[in-house]
Formats: sequence, structure tokens, C-alpha cells
Amino acid sequence: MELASLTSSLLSSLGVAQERFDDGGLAVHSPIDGRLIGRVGAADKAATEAAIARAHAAFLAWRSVPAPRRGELVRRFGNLLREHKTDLGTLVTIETGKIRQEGLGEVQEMIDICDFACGLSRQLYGLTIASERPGHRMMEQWHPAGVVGVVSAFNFPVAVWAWNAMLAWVCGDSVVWKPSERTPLTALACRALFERACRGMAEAPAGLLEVVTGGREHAALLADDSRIAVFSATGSCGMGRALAPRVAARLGRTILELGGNNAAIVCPSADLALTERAILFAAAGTAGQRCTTLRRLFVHESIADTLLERLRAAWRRIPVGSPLDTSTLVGPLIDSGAGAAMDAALAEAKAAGGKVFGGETVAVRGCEGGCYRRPALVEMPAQHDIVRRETFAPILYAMRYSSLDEAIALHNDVPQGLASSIFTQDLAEAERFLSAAGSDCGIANVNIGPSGAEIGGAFGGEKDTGGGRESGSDAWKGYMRRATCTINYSGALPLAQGIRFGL
Ligand code: UN1
Repeated sequence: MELASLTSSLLSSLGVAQERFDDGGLAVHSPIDGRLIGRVGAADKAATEAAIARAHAAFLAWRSVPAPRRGELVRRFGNLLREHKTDLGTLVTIETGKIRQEGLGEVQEMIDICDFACGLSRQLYGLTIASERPGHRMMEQWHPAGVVGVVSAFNFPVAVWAWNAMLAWVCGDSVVWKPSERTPLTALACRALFERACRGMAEAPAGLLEVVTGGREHAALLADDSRIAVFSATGSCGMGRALAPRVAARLGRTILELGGNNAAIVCPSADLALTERAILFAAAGTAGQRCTTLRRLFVHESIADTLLERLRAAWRRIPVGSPLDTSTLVGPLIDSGAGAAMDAALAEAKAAGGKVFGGETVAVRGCEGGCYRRPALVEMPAQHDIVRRETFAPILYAMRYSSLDEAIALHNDVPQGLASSIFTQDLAEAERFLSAAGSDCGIANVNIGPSGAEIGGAFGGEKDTGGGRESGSDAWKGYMRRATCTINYSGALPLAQGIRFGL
């Protein structure tokens, strides 16, 4: 079946009305073959502001609905995702080019965060604090923050939105979502499922989810609007640098999940078979288009020849092709611009003395308009500038090291600080890597690659990655406001710090 008609039948079965995806100013192309799969309407400034106003009105009602009832809405949405996992997963594959396994995995990640958020809706706990004054009690309360603006990227078009939206809803917030302009169709599908979840739940006001389709200027409208209490954005460091100051100018709150330049250190004692498989998934999976993709490899000099030879053999065999074909492991890049960026990075690496293996264009029959590249493995003599920058493509730079201190120093010597890993059987090495003087990233793993995190942990990173935390652990606190409350039941008025003040 043609991708356009497959897309249209998937959207219909997910409940999206035809006129929403076949008659708008924003053209959507599948990276699989570059052909048109839909046209959605782009919101103008007035429509964006009206969407924020509707979301704000929804927040005013939703904040007073008991949190476990808010969790019930998220539970219903999760059940619809279970029911439609295959259709939505296939749509993710068509719109982003990620392989079927990963498209399904993305929807599973949404289901997981629904379960997590539903449980959380009964656990939004605050502390009680011992007061220094007699007859006084202190406590913390967590209250809904307001409207959460979510700007999401093409590579995880629905899961990363879900991390934000599910927490926002159980926390009593409403959501205005600006999806990537390359992936608005999956956003429309999520909205249709969410509207179904809301039906039959009287407490759920209209406006809990507003989808604003468009480009950077729409993200800027959200950044500038003081009705957006929390601005959560995923994308490049450049995007974060452009938008964060706008939110800061109005003293708003941001949750930023920006670029990564993730590494693995492979120590002499590493289990090489396991390490090889982990590197393959982390570096070549999702065609190198995860923010957690493995981009730098530091291999101990004593095992470098062996490991690099094994990796080259694996790289040679990676099936590159249509992501709809179940034997494919690496699908297309998002567009030809991404292909050009990959070519430019490889040329720069070569000029700096890198030995490039792979990286060539792959012709895929029936997918001539897609941008397919074999993943590249580049052995670098040193951590050159090109290695320190994030190129959103499947390029793995490998370097040799002789001492762990040197490897950790090189590991941390990049602007980004998202995900990291070490492969070792030596407990002391693993602990050093995880210690305060080890990896400086928000995610640090042992004998697992840097990508493919579970939703239960807080997700995000340091330095140019932006410092935000989303998803599990206590990331929910970023979506609420904390009130410190002191109650005096003493009948007297002792002042804190023993201050005497009175006539
Ligand atoms: C991203 O690429 O923006 O840890 C998110 C992972 C996924 C999420 C990636 N769970 O690789």
C-alpha cells in the first residue's frame, strides 16, 4: 500500500477526522520515501494565543479535581494506547522513519509513563517539618503549577511528550503541545485518543490538551507567554539557547532536555560480546537520532584492536533499509539535511586524521526519496572539535586510552552532559565512574549503553543538555508549585528567630 493511504487509514482508525490531515498549509513527508503523507493546518499567532487561553481556563477547573481522579483520566488514556499500540507504533514509523520495533517501543514507553503517573496521582506527597515555635506546625503542599507548554522533537514525537503531559495532568496542570513540524500527525492521533479518554469523564474540562502545529515561531510564542507556567522543551542546544532566555526574561520556569554527546568507556575486563551488542544498539539504533545515542567510544588500548575489528564486522552487516521491513535495523535519516550534516561531519573527521569506516549512502528500492546511510565508525587520533559537537546521525567516534583517569577526563571534556556508560567487570572502576569524580552526566550506566532508559528514573542531563529532569523519580515536582505552610494553634504569637516585636 502507498504510504499516504496507509497513513490515512491509520489516522482514521485512531479517530482523527480526515479534514484535519489532508487540507492544511503544513506539508508532512515520510522520511521513508520522501513522499507527502499529509497536510495539517498551522496555527497563526491568534490561534496560538486562543489555545493558551483555553488551556488556562481548563487549568483553573482541573486544579481542583482530586489528584486520583486526574490519575483516572491518565489511566483511561493508557488503556487506549494499549488498544491502539500497533496502529500508533506504525504511524510513528511512517512519520519518523524509526523501525517497527522502536515505533512500538515508543508507544510502550507512553503506556509505561501512564501507569507511573496514575500511581503517582496518589503519591504527590509533601513533608511535615518540625517548627521551632511552640504550638506551631509546618508542612509543605504541592499545588498544580498552571499551563505546561511542551515543545517536542521529531525523534521521539510521542513518548517524550507523554513523559511531560502525563505528569502535568496528574499534577493538575493543562498542556499546550507544539510538536515538531515534521511530526504533527502522531500528535493529532494522540489528541484524538486523549479526547476519547476524556469522554465520559465529567470532571475533564475542554482545553486540557491544546495542540499548536507550526515551527519555531510557535515555540517562541509559548516561551514568551506568561500564562505558560512551565516551559518544557526537547531539541538541540541551539534551540534551547534561543528559547531559554525568552522564558528567563519573564522569570518563567523551564525544563530543558537538549543535545547529548554520549560516551562509553570500555575497560580491559569488559565482556566483549555483551559490549559489542550494547554498542550496536546504542550507536546505530534509531539511525543515531536519539538524544541518548552513543557517539563517542573510549577503548582501552589493550583491547582496542579486537573490539574495533568486531565492531567493523558488525557495522558491515547492519541491515539498512525501509523501517517497515521487519529485518531492518537502521532506517532513514529524517531528511536530506541530516544526510548532508553527516557527510560534512565525516569529511571534517577525515581531515582531522580520522579513519572512516561506513557512512556511505545506501540505495533502498522503492524508497528513492529517503535518505539512507550506513552507520559510520570513525577511529580518531584524538578528541577533535568535530567529536565534541553533536551530529544527529549514526556516527560513532572511537578513541584509545591508557588510564581510566585519562578516559574519564576525555569523557567529561565535552559541552553536553546527558548519558554515559562504562563496560567493566571491575567493581572499583565501575564505582569510580559513578562517583562524584566520575561521569558528569545526568545518566550514568554500567554494562549498558547510554540509550534506552526506562521511564522510572529521572531523565535529563547537565551542562549544555540544559539541566531539566523529566519522566520518573521526583521529576513531577517540576510540574507543581510548592507552598510552605505554617499553622499556629498556640493562641500566642512567638516569632521565629526569637525576635521580640510589639508595642
Ligand atoms: C530522546 O532521544 O529525546 O533513553 C529521548 C532513551 C529513550 C528516550 C530518548 N527512552 O533513549
